Amino acid sequence: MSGRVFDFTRAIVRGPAPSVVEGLRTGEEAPTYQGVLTEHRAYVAALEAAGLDVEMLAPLDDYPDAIFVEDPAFVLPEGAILLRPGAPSRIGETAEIAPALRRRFERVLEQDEGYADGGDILILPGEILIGLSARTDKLGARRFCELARDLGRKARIVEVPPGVLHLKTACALVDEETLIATPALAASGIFAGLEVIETPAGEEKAANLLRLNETLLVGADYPRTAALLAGRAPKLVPLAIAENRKIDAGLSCLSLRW
Ligand code: CIR
Repeated sequence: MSGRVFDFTRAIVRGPAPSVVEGLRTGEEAPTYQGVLTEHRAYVAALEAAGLDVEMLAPLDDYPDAIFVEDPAFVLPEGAILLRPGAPSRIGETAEIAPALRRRFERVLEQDEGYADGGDILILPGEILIGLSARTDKLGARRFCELARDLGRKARIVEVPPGVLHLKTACALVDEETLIATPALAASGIFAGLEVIETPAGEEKAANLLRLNETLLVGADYPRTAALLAGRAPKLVPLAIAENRKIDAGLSCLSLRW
């Protein structure tokens, strides 16, 4: 491996279908199609401005959550892993994204047992963490660790605090030595050796931010988090995510990056 783990040249995204308004959610209010579409366009523009070459896959009306391409697959420069998402309505997304990954990667491994969502997988400089959640079970996490090892990487299983959708709902890498995490996840002690910045009270969902090359994308409605992160990356870019948040999404889930 060379370079920093957040140095990327390519990304895959998927345009939202009108069915996105039926995406899985734990809250009351559904997003509007137009709202999600507007945020998605700005997101793609931000990836491009950060230096990534972005491939846009066609919307899938049969899969309301298919814009969250991070969940059915995992990518590294060395290869890709097709995952088995833990929500029954999302399991078919893997077959839909597989052709794009087979075109892009020589090595495409397949998770053949258990369940694992890409939202539970965090790449750190020295290792990969996979969180156990309502979507990722022990069997899936163990199998993922074996597949990551086949790609030459060390992966470790960690617990995700109760009530949190995915590991990366509650944390993200800010730079080579620093993470941001909710106080609950920070207190769990899984990030030994790294500096952990805690999200301010009321801005816990800001933890799902995204570092890309010199750019740190932060949800636009988290001003106190943005203030805490000032100076942590050459460019701090606020991005609207409020409509996607209504279906429990943040900034990492909308792309696969390598
Ligand atoms: C779901 O519940 O699966 C979607 N509505 C949101 C997925 C967000 N993905 C992610 O955080 N990696």
